[in-house]
Amino acid sequence: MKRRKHTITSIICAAAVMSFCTPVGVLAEDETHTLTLLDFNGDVMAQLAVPAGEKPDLDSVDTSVLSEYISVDTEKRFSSWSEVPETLTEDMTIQALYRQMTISLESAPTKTEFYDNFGRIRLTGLVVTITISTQLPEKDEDGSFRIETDKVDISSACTTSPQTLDEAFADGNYPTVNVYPPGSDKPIVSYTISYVSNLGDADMDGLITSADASYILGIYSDLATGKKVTFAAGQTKRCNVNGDGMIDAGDAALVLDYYSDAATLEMPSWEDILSQ
Ligand SMILES: [Ca+2]
Ligand SMILES: [Ca+2]
Repeated sequence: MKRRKHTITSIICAAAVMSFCTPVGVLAEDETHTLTLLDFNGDVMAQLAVPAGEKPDLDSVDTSVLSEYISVDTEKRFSSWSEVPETLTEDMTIQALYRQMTISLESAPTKTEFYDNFGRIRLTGLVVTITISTQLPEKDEDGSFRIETDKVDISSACTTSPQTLDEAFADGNYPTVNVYPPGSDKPIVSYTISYVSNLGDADMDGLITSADASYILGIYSDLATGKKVTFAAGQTKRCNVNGDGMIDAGDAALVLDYYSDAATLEMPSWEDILSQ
């Protein structure tokens, strides 16, 4: 009996010692919770042990590994986490949300003929867009993350190789021009351009002068009165300066503009005159 009493006393003492050595408050401070991180597909990509009451260090997670090319023109990157908890009071799971960017060629350059062999390559007619689809933390009624879509015209930010008409026509009259979206080394479109010389030299004497304007007006008059007009090879193109399919006073006026520019400018530009 005496021995049993001793045993109970020992248990009570041991319990008292344990209680003294490991107070409840210390237990809570040592407690950690697990933050499970899911990738775009919902698979576990990492787990963080977060001390209770502390903010998880999400900056330590390398989200660049999530970047992937769906196709040559479509890239998926990390956008945000579905939730960024301030502190953890229990185990938690959050998911990486993506931003998908697709570059699209809506329209290739329509201007393929150039009348200068210097200056920049004008990308008239080019339309390149980037469609950005971003997953949002909010979910729709089906339980999927909502997706916000935006489309941006990036045509004016596209660059070319070669960069200028000088470079393009240095090796011949029908060079290929590659067009690159910003930040890309893969052309979105490649096309051939050509240089048409002698635009406006209607009388084909090798010079562009007021005589060409008169010549064009003469043709216009003849055509208007039903006279038969014959042209040498390539002559109609020289006369129809604005390319609208007719030879008329408008073309003569453009020739005079060029002739006027030639008197004052070192390098008169048909492209500048035609784009005004
Ligand atoms: Ca001429
Ligand atoms: Ca015309």
